[in-house]
Amino acid sequence: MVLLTNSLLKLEKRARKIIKPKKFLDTLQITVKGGHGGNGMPKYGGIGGQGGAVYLKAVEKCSLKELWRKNPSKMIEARSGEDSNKMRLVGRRGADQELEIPCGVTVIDNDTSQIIGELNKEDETCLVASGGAGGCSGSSFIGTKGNVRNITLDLKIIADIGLVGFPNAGKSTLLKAISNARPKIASYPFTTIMPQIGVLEYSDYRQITVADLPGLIENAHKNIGMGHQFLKHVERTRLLMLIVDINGFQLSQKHQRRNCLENVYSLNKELELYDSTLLEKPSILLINKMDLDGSIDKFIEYENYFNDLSLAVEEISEDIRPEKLLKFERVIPISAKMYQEVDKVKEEIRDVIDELDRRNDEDIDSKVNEKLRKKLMEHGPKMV
Ligand SMILES: Nc1nc2c(ncn2[C@@H]2O[C@H](COP(=O)(O)OP(=O)(O)OP(=O)(O)O)[C@@H](O)[C@H]2O)c(=O)[nH]1
Ligand SMILES: [Mg+2]
Repeated sequence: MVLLTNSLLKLEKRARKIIKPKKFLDTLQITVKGGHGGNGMPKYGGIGGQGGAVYLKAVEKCSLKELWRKNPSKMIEARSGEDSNKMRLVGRRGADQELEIPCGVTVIDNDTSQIIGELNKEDETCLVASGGAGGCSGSSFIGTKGNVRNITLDLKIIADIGLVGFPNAGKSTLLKAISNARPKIASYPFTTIMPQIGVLEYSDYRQITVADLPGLIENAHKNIGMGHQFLKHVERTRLLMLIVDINGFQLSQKHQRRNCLENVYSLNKELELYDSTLLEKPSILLINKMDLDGSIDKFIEYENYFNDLSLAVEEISEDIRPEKLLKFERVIPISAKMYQEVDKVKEEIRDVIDELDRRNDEDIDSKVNEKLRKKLMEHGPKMV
């Protein structure tokens, strides 16, 4: 009897584990269905009301997990249109369904794999299923079905900076040192299992957001480890911050030990294989754990190569050799744990981001000027 109860308890525990939603959800599939059109009234030529539509609306304080919790069936349906009747010949339109989703979501149609929309800013909306037309003489007064779509909501974090590194490099330790975030830190790999955002605050109230991502591993682009699925989150960041351990990294006895320079090339290669356009983003390289013995000598040995990766690329083993190389805006040796040079990191981040803002403004200015010039050419007086 005791044995039976124990095994039943175990089974229940396992079942609970299976249906328990993940702590962090960055993708969710749902079905959306527009309302059915109301029926018309042949006797009086009455027209049925149109079915309601399903809209998505971006809201800042919202998560996919919450959305799932509120809609466990994952079926979102708008109301049907009203049938035409003697009192109301033109039936009322069915109520729309507005679904709140987090900002930073790409909406994909599962059947066609096409992107239906991207909702990045608060209050942006997107129509995902329209309602069916109300019945009228052309349709024998029978209302039509609403649009049904299976869609995927794919969330990509929107942060200014993405922290990229192998496990144990000290990403979370750095985030804790420079921001308000309190991530979990431990001496084993893959401590961070979900992205976390920290906010850097400056004395002029400027805020810059940093996303701490789970550690990458070699061949992450082949979907090995967890890093790959999180690499999508750097797509929307403005600045990449690579971080390596000055003493190199070895995932396990089965894996090859790589020194810190090899790790930089390897990270470069993983980014390239995931999406080479990521390499066009500006980047900063942080060399961490400089408090450990012998670190300064190692840093001096590699410094020139960090600043110009083309110098040693030929000597790097082919499996981690990238084709397109990163060019770092800054290379900063730090000790995240001992808070050495972390203020400098914060300042340099600000510097680079301000510079990016300036370049962006100049870009916009020159585009506006160019447009004005073209307009003048079109409508201004012609010199003959
Ligand atoms: N000596 C020294 N140890 C550090 C430093 N920074 C981090 N560590 C240690 O390195 C280990 C890993 O740190 P984490 O911040 O968890 O590393 P991570 O890159 O976030 O690792 P994952 O989340 O597993 O990818 C911890 O034991 C930290 O205390 C440093 O500057 N010096
Ligand atoms: Mg971590």
